[in-house]
Amino acid sequence: MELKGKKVLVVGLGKSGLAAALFLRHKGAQVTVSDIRSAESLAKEIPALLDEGINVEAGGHGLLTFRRQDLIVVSPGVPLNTPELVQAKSFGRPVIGELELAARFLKGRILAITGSNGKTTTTALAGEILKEAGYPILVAGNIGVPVIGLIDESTDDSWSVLEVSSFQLESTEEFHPRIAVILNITPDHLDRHGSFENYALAKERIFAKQDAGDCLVLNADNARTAEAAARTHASVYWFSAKHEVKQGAWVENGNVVYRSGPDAGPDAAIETILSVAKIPLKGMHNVENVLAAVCAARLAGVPANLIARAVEKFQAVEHRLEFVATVNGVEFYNDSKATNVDATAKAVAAFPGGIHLILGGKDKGSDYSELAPLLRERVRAVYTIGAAAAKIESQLRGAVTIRSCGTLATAVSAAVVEARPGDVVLLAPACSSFDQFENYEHRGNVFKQLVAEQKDWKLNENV
Ligand code: UMA
Repeated sequence: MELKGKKVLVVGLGKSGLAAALFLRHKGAQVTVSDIRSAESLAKEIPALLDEGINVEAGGHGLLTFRRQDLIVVSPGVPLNTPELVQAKSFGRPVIGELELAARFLKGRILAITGSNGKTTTTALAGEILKEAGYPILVAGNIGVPVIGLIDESTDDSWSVLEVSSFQLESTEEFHPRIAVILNITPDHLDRHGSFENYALAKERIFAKQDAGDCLVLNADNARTAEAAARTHASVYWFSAKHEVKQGAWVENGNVVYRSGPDAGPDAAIETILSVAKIPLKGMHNVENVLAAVCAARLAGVPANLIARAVEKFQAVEHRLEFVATVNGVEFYNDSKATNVDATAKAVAAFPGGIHLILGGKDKGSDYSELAPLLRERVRAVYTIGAAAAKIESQLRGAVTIRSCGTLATAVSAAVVEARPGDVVLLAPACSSFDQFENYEHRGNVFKQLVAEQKDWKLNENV
């Protein structure tokens, strides 16, 4: 792909846009960045870009700016139906996403992981396992590191372990993982994709370029994920927390086991990888994440003993069912990354009961009533916050005690007053954070800070 002298527009100036603009500029393109944020709010980024010879359009997207380009590169958070993009496309301007741009330059092999939930944990874990085996690895993508920023570090020998979201996959064309993993597909981002099916089809783009020499790892326990097997050209491997699979990973007699293919019949040798009891992460959903990572790592050639060693020492990723503190017998957990209903259900299911659950934020078109049976069984009270509060309250009324709190600070204080020794205060909000916070990390950090500020409480050293 020749970029020298080409006019390229980067849409969105977050992490991805910044990395893409610098990459394109270093390749000799004439780069402009366009963002809806005001020049004041981009004051930190603009001087560095101007120094590099990159033009900046702040405070909105200009139709003419979009029309004058040879190529448009879109950040994941910018919807493809943005009117300026639609019009530029109708004028024949090529529009690609940051991941697609990266895919055209990235060297080595790709292990890509998508799913509605568990992506970050599984990506981080797969990265640790491959590192344990001494592979040269890069870990990037939706996990918080734009792939385009790592091109120069990639070599023909490297494995890029990439967390990829539906937003990133939606605009891919050449993206071609050697191993692709779909952890699960449950409703999320319906506001962006319009329907569950569109969202699922965006996720399925992970295997669109795969062929018979590639591997696709699918969750046998998730119906919409399993359907993908009928549409791929890759060799399909399975993982299941519930039953044996023909080829792939599952749980048997308390152990994570693996059987390899491609034509492994029921008589092929079953390898024991590690005991489920040695997985240092909470919840059945994390057993599924481990199964997926084990399967992918075995396919990448990592021996069982090294997989076991890496899993046993793996620590929960920040903001994913992260233990914060035990205060006067009450445990606090930060699952700020639980930004959809299914993730919240999994977090709640990780505890037997006595839960004080903080729910709310920016709604994504979700149906919170799906949580009602589980909350009735395990949750003492729900503390609502943010823009989605009224919708959550109306959909859960009658199923569980609800405290209308508005802010996270009020919710933590209210939960602290009500919680009894043995209870759990859980931030697993089922919504995105953008109504009240910069992002989910910001929300999780504020939660941890609020827990630390319960001054009359005797905190342990984890805070
Ligand atoms: N913007 C516009 N026009 C628009 C919309 C947004 O100019 O119409 C601008 C915003 O003003 C802002 C910029 O675009 O300045 C933000 O771009 P972005 O939302 O793509 O954010 P990045 O910082 O580039 O982060 C993105 C991913 N964000 C999203 O997908 C929303 C990050 O995933 C990812 O870690 C990062 O790239 C590196 O790859 C976050 C996320 O929330 C964690 N992902 C979703 C999820 O996990 O559910 C998919």
